[in-house]
Amino acid sequence: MVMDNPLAELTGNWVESNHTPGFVGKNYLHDNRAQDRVLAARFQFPQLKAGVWHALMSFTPGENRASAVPVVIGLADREYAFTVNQKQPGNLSPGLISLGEITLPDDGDVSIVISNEHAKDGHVIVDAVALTQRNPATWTPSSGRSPGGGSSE
Ligand SMILES: [Ca+2]
Repeated sequence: MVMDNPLAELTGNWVESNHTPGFVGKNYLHDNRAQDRVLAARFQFPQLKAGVWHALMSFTPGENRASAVPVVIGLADREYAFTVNQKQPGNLSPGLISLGEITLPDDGDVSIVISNEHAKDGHVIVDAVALTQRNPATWTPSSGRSPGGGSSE
């Protein structure tokens, strides 16, 4: 299940951009290097089934990005905290990183919150997030990612 940035509940003044290609959907958000306040983008996944889920995040990496972007996945009774270096390409493809696995003990809501808290050395990017029960190594977000070279699609 992919959630693109228009579905995020935003705190603070995020800025829309389509400057760097490779994003999901029509655009992505950046924090405009806001140094003095916390910006957050919250994605709410309703009623996922119990089991193991793979968490993924799409972003547009670059040298002017932040090196330690906090990403917190919230379940009913626990949180999983991750830190993403957006200066570096993702581990699945340049713009896609597998954060890891989360275990949902019961059916329920899951939130993913990306913020700029303590991420002060560059832009924080919010493009899209996904939770999937498929193998992330074979998974790609479907909604509008630029096709790779040689693709017939
Ligand atoms: Ca997007």
